Amino acid sequence: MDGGYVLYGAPGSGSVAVEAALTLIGAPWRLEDAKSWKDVTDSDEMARVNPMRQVPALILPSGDLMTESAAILTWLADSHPGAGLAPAIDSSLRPRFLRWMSFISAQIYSLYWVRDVPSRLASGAQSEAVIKDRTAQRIADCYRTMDAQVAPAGRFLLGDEVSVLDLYLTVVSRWGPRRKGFYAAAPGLAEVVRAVDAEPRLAALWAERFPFSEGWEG
Ligand SMILES: N[C@@H](CCC(=O)N[C@@H](CS)C(=O)NCC(=O)O)C(=O)O
Repeated sequence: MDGGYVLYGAPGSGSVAVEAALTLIGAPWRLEDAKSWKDVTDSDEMARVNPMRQVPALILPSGDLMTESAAILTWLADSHPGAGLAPAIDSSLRPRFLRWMSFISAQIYSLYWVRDVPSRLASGAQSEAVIKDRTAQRIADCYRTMDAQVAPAGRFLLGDEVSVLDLYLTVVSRWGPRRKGFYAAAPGLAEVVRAVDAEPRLAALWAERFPFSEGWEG
């Protein structure tokens, strides 16, 4: 340990939201990178770090392990209040912040465990295609709900300063059915994620870890 954070991650995965938070915080951290989230599933090293064989996994300077992206992001924001990445515990925005952090994690992100590898819950091409289709519909429903319930309080979801909630939504909304699906389901939130895409302090991170390559919006 060099006194900083050690983040286990993979390009384009949920770890990129944590990487974005660490970049904005400016605390020392280093990345233990997998080639892709698919490699994580079969990695014995990953299993030793996180028995769930998933990224992100964050080793704190204390040596403690944190998994679960929403918890990691919330903890990082709370531990570095100077970065202004989450409303304070006594802020009137805190309930909204916690609600949607958990919503993204529990209602949306968790669906990718089956969506990414449908054979985990079904066998046969036809059943797997049904899973792909129905999880896409469910994800769109979740975004529609969020769109109907959240009016951005400024440039970003909670005001004019970017928060870890914005970072989280920005990364997760790039997964299948990808950004075009997200914009269609949640038009009122489109400008928020576009503002995070365009955040100058994150330009190098996006380019390296989740590039806006040709056709990236889907
Ligand atoms: N509940 C976890 C889910 C993490 C997760 O599903 N990560 C994906 C990458 S985006 C992964 O590691 N997948 C490999 C697998 O589940 O086998 C969190 O919120 O951090």
